[in-house]
Amino acid sequence: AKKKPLVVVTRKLPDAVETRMRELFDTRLNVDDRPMTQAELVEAAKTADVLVPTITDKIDTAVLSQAGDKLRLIANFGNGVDNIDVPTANNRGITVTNTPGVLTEDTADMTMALMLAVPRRLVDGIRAIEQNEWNGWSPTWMLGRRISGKRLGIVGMGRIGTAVARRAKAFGMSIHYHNRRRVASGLEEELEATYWDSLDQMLARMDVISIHCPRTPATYHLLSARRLKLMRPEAYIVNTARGEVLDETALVRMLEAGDLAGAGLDVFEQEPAVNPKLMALTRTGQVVLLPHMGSATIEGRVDMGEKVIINIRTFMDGHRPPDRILPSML
Ligand code: 8YV
Repeated sequence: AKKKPLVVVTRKLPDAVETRMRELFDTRLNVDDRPMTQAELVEAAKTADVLVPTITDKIDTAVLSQAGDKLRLIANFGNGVDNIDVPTANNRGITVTNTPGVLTEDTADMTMALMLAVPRRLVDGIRAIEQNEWNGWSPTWMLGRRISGKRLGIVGMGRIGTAVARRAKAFGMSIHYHNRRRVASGLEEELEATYWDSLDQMLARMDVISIHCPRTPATYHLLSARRLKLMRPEAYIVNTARGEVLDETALVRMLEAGDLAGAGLDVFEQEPAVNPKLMALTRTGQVVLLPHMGSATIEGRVDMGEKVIINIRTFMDGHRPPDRILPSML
């Protein structure tokens, strides 16, 4: 029998996934549920045939330069691969895979939750009940803003952006998008979507902006201070992609000045630290903040684990894994 590959998993995964991995591979699991230190990551990279990291593991040049010759595959448990220096890995002959497709619907659902929560003051309302501040119905109390009939601008029309567009259309919003390429005409027709070649022009016209592009060198602070200023003061912004796509400091300044109506954020520039000024804005009801929960469902995590397993098995059988990251994707 072939020797089983040594697969090092950096974090605790759902039991069903861990059990299956133990059956298939010589699996080394992280028993404590905490991020690995850099020293532990280096140790893992030195010994493993396959490394399974998550967003909390930075697989940078420092780690990769100390990786052992055996390390041939990094099968990321996650869609975004911004935690991994993919070009350096590839230059060292290491293949990188991710887990696309299985967290699309969950992330789109959470995006809608934020898109409703901020304008409709969901958290304000919950807080009022919990703090016993409800003195009875009033025609002018707890008024938010309507989202139906409003324009939604999607930045990044991939799987998740498209899933958000479908939901938002059903909520009566009109769909606009900016993307590197135009999507297929059939999809544009289905969504009655308008393509904006210019992100700047789209930003200036939208009521809600939702971010769904990957974090790559090209998208770092794509929503820069200059671009955020193009948005209408009545507009909202939602981010369930990556914190670094948005200039958070500039966003805070605009919210404080009343130059933007509100923000729903599931991701931050320095996770798990949250900018205290952003935290302070939760009290004004202008922002709703979530701790990176976009894909956090039991089903999603199990599906992600299965994707990781398929990628490892295919690779070990000498074939190209289905979710290999290509340089053109970065
Ligand atoms: C994960 C995510 O929680 O897949 C992604 O890109 O942001 C989340 O779904 C995380 O990446 C796990 O590594």
